[in-house]
Amino acid sequence: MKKRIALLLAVAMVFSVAFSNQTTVSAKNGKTPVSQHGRLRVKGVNLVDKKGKPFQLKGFSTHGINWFEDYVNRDAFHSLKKMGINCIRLAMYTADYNGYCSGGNKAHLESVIDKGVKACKEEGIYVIIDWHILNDNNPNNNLGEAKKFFRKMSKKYKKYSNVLYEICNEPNGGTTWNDIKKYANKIIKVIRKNDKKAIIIVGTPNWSQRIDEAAANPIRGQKNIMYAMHFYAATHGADLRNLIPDARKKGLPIFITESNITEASGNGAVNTKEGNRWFQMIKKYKLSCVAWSFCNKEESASLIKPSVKKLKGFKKSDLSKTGKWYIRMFKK
Ligand code: IDC
Repeated sequence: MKKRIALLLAVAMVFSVAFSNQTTVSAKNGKTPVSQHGRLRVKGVNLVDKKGKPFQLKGFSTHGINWFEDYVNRDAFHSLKKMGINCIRLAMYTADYNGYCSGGNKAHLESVIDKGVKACKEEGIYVIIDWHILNDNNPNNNLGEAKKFFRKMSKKYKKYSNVLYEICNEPNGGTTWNDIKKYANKIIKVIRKNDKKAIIIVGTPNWSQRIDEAAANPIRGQKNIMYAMHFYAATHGADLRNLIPDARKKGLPIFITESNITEASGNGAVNTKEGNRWFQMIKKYKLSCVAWSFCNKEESASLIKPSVKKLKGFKKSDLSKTGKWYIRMFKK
């Protein structure tokens, strides 16, 4: 009997040593995207890594953390990283439900961002803090709040090499590039007071589509600025996509901070054919691209199946059709 127990113990020890070895080995070899690529910057029209090589961020955006904060946790991000994601976008609505500027609990929303930023840091992946304007149309409508917010964020995270700022999700409702530019110049100044280097992504007119207007009159005298383009492939095709080569020729660094292959509503049919065309361009120019959205809401843009209720430990089988599609495309 004693022998048996000893044998069992020995077997258990071998197993535990093997497993702990595995974890230490993977932690040692465990180069992370951030440890390998370091602080990112903009060189010409490209996002490049610490070695100056073009580098692509491949990300999932949260849905609004105002609704779906429970997906913001390290374990969940770890499981996405294992599937090839190297960037998380933390979308914080400013004026919709529980919006930061429309009655939401500011301290709480900031704590969710903090949890998300720290989780990304620990995982060694990049994180975009997204000031998710939508119903508020024009970012100048909440300029004071935005200044305070970005002052706070850039002070808190100035030492983090993995944080990017997206300062206005999708200007719309007739907001002009001039309006956005005025806003951007003010917010960039606020961020640069604390952080000279972080990448700052600026939204463009008409739901972050009119990169041509930004290319015609870009922000001057600033480094590490990029411009957002968003697409939903069942609604947006060649007309929008073809703005990219021309804008790049004019010198505009473009970042696709939000996208899906659904309709622009975030729901309805998916169009993989058009999605493939988008990805041809993404690949050609090594564009960074983020998919909307990491949650299980009953709509086709959700990257998790509605039937999946867990909030961490995701496997490929938990992903929706659109979620699986993105993981496949990101690997190509
Ligand atoms: C959508 C969400 C949906 C939510 C709606 C309003 O998918 O669940 O009810 O916002 O808050 C965007 C926006 C993004 C939209 C998404 C899909 O940035 O907030 O999310 N979309 O409509 N631009 C184009 C599409």
